[in-house]
Amino acid sequence: MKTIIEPFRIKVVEPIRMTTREERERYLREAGYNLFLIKSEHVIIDLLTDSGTAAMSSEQWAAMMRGDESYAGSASFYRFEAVVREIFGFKHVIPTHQGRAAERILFSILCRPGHIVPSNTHFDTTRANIEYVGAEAVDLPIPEFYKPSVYHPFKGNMDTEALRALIRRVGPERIPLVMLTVTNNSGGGQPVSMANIREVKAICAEYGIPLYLDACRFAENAYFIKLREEGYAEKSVREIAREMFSYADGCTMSAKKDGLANIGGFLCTNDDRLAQQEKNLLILTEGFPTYGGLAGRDLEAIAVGLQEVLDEDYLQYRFASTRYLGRHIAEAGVPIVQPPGGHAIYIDAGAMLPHIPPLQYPAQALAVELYREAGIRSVEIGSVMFGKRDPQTGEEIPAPMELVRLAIPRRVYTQSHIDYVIEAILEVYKRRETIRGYRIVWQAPFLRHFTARFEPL
Ligand code: P71
Repeated sequence: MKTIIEPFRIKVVEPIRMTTREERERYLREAGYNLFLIKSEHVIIDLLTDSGTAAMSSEQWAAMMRGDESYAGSASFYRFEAVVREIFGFKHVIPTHQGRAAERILFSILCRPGHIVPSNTHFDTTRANIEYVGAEAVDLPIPEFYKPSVYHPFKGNMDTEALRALIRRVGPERIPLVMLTVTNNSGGGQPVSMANIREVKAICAEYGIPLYLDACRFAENAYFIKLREEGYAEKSVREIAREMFSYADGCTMSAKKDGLANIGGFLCTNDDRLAQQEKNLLILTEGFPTYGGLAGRDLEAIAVGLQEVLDEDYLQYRFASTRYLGRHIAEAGVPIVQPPGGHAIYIDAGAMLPHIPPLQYPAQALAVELYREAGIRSVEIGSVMFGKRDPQTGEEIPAPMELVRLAIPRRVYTQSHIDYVIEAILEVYKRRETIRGYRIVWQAPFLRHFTARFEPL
């Protein structure tokens, strides 16, 4: 059979409330044109994020009933720890309430002002947590990464020459760790190849620098390796994941992505001394090391989710549904980051709306327009999220790309929902020349995209 179906039946449904264009216009005004500030009940199709939005399986719900809510030594923790150890292979597994808590603990122990943390590309929370402790987050993707229309099978790779040059220039003592985000979420959900992970590891080993994976979408990355990298077609995704982690000294993980859970995360390391320091800090802010800010039932949901996400029928359907959206809008002329990622399609708003300059936030304008047109919520990944300020002049420097991300929640929407999204995007595309930019009227000092307020120009 050539039709790839959703490999599940639906047992529980959640109603979607329809809204009119007039209502949406009002909600936009009230939210200062920031889609983070819109109530979810006013959204028809929510593609804001694939984080924490998965539909849990009957096995996950069943496991939650086994949740042991003991403060110390919970049986749920040991089940969770066993699964994480088996798939990820690290010695120490420290649960946290979500990914950024793992990041904060790791960076506040390893990083000081003057330090530099290179990555293929940092996502917003890793960058912000590194900068918050006074260190510098540096992105070293391969050059193809910044060219949305160019195809590359592993566009998430790190530029290893640039990594070597950076280490030589600043000295390894200023680099407490190197990170690889799998998949690379800031520009396309693009995978990192096994060859690249191996090469980055070799460079790190040469200079005695630990390598960490930001493992949020590890299963999707492993499946891309299976599909695209020579020598992996016959291996299971689980084996491929094991190999990916075998080159790393630790990882941060948001279980809200490839953990198929609605909350949770963890931090892993093989270093006993570091693990002790991490647990001390964990107790201070997250909780005792056998729950780390999570309920026992959350640990159960993650333990099952991490197994289900490695099911290759699931991954095949996941990629097919993302690709379906990408292919249909790209064929109609909408510029997208090529090739489609695993968890999302990214529209190149810079190319689609060339009449809007970067500092009038074309991707924000497009995201607002999709909401206005059809109640679809997406997220801006452009100068609102990643714009910087010149430390000398105070002038705003735009991000390298202006993207709108349509992130697909796991196991939530059917093909007709995606058809509706395609129709809406094509309607907006037809009238793209009429879309105007925005200016920011209020913003927070960091992670401004969550709360900023805008005004149409
Ligand atoms: C995503 C998110 C969550 C998010 C972020 C910003 C706006 C809207 C939603 C979170 C990630 C991530 C990577 C690669 C660490 C985190 C933090 N992504 N690394 O993509 O993608 O994890 O949310 O559990 O704290 O929508 P956390």
